[in-house]
Amino acid sequence: MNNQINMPEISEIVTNPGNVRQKDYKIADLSLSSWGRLEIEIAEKEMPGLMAIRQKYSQDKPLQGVRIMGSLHMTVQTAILIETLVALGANVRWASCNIFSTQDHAAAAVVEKNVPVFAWKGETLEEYWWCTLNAMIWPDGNTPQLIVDDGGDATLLMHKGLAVEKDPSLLNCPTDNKELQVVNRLLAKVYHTDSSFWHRAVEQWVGVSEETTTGVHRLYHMQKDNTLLVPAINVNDSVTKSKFDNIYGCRHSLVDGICRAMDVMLAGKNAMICGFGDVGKGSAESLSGQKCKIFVSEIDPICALQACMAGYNVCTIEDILKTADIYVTATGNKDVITAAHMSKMKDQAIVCNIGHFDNEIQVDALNDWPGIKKINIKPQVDKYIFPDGHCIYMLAEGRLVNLGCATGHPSFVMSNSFSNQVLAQMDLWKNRREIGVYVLPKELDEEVAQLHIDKLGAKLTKLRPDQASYIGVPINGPFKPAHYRY
Ligand code: NAD
Ligand code: RBV
Repeated sequence: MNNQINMPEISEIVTNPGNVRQKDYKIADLSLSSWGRLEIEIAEKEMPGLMAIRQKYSQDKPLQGVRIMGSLHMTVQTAILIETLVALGANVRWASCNIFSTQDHAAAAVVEKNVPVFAWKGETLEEYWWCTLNAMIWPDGNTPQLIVDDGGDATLLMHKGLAVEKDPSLLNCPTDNKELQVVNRLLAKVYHTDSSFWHRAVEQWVGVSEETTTGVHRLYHMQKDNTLLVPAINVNDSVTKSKFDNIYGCRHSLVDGICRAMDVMLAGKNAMICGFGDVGKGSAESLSGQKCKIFVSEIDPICALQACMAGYNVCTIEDILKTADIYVTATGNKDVITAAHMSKMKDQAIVCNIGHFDNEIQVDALNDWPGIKKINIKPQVDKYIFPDGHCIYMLAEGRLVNLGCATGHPSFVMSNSFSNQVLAQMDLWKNRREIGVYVLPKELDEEVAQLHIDKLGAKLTKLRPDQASYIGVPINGPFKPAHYRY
């Protein structure tokens, strides 16, 4: 990463944000902005939902002056989300939600339009959390009113920051978790500079919309523990998000990531997918489309049965270690592929994760494996040679491979996800709900789908009044009851 731009100390940013930051952004290279803009222009045509929302609300500006901070992969698609929020009047700042997922040309194009972005491809963990904090502090010292979160890291900083101010001894709790150590160090610096920073930040905070399954799990945990501080909208469980992005997005971008990383023939290979939820289903289809033989591991008998019905083999990871060529974790769970598993894998196995966090594969334990040799082949592709001579390839250091080794989901599917994000942000600002976790109403879900079908030349059948009363639904929708699963 270029470090020509200074990275001011956290204490300086907290006390004097308007003056210490030489420039109110930090990205890899601003000169990439015209390339980024050209790709954004291609993507705009592929994001009809987002562009229609922009057009519908850009006169009224329902988010006029609202301070929105985003922690979500800084890609071309996200650039269009950001610029839609700006078109609706918002005052936006952004960081990525993963150290490898930024597209530097997209970040440059956004900065060129005067939106502060703190993100570049290949951050260290310290840089990542520094970026998240910077995206949260406006030059006048104010903090966000709304957050767009993906995985819950911005939400975590707010909650943990406040908890530390209430009980500073939390900073001394020992932890082996390297990322938590980084977060604790950052929070200690903020606390020792300004011991009421997070109290004031939480007072300004109105709500959060959460993009992904893992972030949503965190929100429901906090709701259950009565620790959630603001109303939250679960964007992931809009049907037009999880049943599209998580499935069809991964169907597209998993193979993209593996091919860009390894450039290897996939047909005929044995591929193990751990987890057969939405992402697992898309991942299995992705590799099966390339004619891999698919094996699935699951803990849930319903999902295991679904995998059987799709024609896949269901087995445990231990059953397949000697035969699988490719492993993909898609569980949102931890320690799914252990270092011990990798020590027994077939020579030249490719190991990657498409779940949100990097704890699905034991990469730290792999690095610490006695006698292991690590060779970096290129950014985000590492070869590990075990003492017995067999090797494995680890993609994106166990971080989500579609964003680490490729560019994430394509624009069309992200238009669905991000249309829900914008509707959620408008809802949070307008409706001032009680603290809790909500999903958007089905009418809006159907509206998001409606905004996308024309682009594909699809023509809907109009329900007749007699048919509507026969099946018991309103003539203009919603066409399904809340419990329908799609
Ligand atoms: P999900 O809950 O629908 O599916 C996860 C599945 O994993 C479940 O069926 C569960 O039973 C299974 N599982 C849990 N522990 C397991 C274990 N030890 N072994 C085998 N199976 C196990 O969740 P999802 O929506 O599919 O999301 C999965 C992960 O992917 C989450 O972290 C989510 O945030 C992330 N995600 C990533 C992308 C991307 O672009 N990379 C896109 C969407 C979601
Ligand atoms: N995701 N974003 C992209 N191209 O910007 N690709 C995937 C992109 C999101 C997706 O919505 C998923 O829920 C989340 O990344 C996981 O972090």
